[in-house]
Amino acid sequence: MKTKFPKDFWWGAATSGPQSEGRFNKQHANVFDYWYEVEPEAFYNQVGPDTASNFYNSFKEDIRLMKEIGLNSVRTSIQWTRLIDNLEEGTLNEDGVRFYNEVIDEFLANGIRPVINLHHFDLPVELYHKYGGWESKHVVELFVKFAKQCFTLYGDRITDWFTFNEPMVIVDGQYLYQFHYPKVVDGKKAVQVAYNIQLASAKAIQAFRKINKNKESRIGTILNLTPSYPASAEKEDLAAAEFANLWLNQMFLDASINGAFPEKLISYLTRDGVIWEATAEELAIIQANTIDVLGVNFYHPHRVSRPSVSSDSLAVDWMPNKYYDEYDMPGRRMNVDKGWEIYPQALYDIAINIRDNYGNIDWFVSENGMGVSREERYLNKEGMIEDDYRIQFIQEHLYWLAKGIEEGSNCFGYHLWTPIDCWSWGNAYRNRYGFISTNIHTQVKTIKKSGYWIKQVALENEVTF
Ligand code: BGP
Repeated sequence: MKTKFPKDFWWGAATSGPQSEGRFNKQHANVFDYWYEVEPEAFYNQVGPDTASNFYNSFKEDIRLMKEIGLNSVRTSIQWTRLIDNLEEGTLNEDGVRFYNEVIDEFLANGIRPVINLHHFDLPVELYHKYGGWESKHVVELFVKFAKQCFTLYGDRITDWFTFNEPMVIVDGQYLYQFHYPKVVDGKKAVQVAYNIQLASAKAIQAFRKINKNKESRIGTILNLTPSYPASAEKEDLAAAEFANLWLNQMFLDASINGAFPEKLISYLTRDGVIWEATAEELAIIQANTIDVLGVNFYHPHRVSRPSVSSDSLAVDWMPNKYYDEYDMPGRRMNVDKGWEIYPQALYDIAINIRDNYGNIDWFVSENGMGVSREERYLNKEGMIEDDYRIQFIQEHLYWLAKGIEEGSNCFGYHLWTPIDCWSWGNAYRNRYGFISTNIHTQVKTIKKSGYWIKQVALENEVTF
């Protein structure tokens, strides 16, 4: 069976500055640069972000390869630490300005739409040490200064802007489950950080609307959506899934698209004494500066059941998962390398949810992908990785996405994580995701079978299932 996708569909892939560029401007460190400096053993095989996939030096060749596999759009991010010299004043680093100018021009010269995101987990570490990072509303103002510089410098060529990648992962990683520096465990701070990031996004959008002169341009945010399915139809499991969806998905979706946080979530957080500090003026900014376009990163769903321990006994430190447990649903398909469930149908559920509950806003799949370790197992005689498992993974997700589109959801694109194998926060180079492989010793890049497959898909704007 063949399915056509809508005209001008984005066939592309996503990466980020901190995971691809390498450390070129040593003046400021982001939280990952710093964490690697002080605790290299926290990283898989002690491989840190300093070389990444060498995009700073090899961007011309990398973009040529992206063109060769037919991608018509690619997302990357501008790094705050690389573009800005004086973080308080927001003054520019000339080499950073030049580099991003050249990257954007190179994408355009190769017929690839550059999609730019402004924050991909790369908070300047000084802002954490001085102010507590996203705990601070001063940092919100500094982020807006950085965002304004980006809009002014590159707004003549960039039409698709995104403020944040996966705010929920910042909250989870930095403030709850300790997988991002500074590895704090503090539920109340986590709630404030979620709010402050939403405020920063809205304020950046407000600034964009003042600065931007191009009528074609639009701005949005990128959310990792993890639909949370209840273990049973019993009311305790349904309540657990309701809270998980409120916290993990609806909090940022509602605030970004409808301009207000869900009332039900606010009452939980208020009752528990962890509600954020917000002013009426800030809430009005969030209300007035909703997004034009949504990016959805989808990797896996959550399977949720009632909490095993009574929530009252957890009263000392507030954690959102006091309201739900995650359980291993028998028979679920897993990507064992990454430990994530494979459930492509969730993409259909997301499409229908956006259609029915979020004004059918324009959206695209901004990340989806399959991390696989030791891919050299699949090298053929010609030296190409035969990643049929990745092709099948993408096909299955596109099948359900196409169904959502047929039923009226306004999805305009699909980006794989990632064009070229790049450095990963949690596992450095263990799990590979790209259409193109990277040899981390020689930095030689080679197109995988999936790269040739997506080329055909993009050319025909059609997928065979
Ligand atoms: C997403 C991030 C990406 C990327 C991806 C893969 O959450 O936006 O930056 O890293 O996950 O996950 P990982 O790198 O942990 O394997």
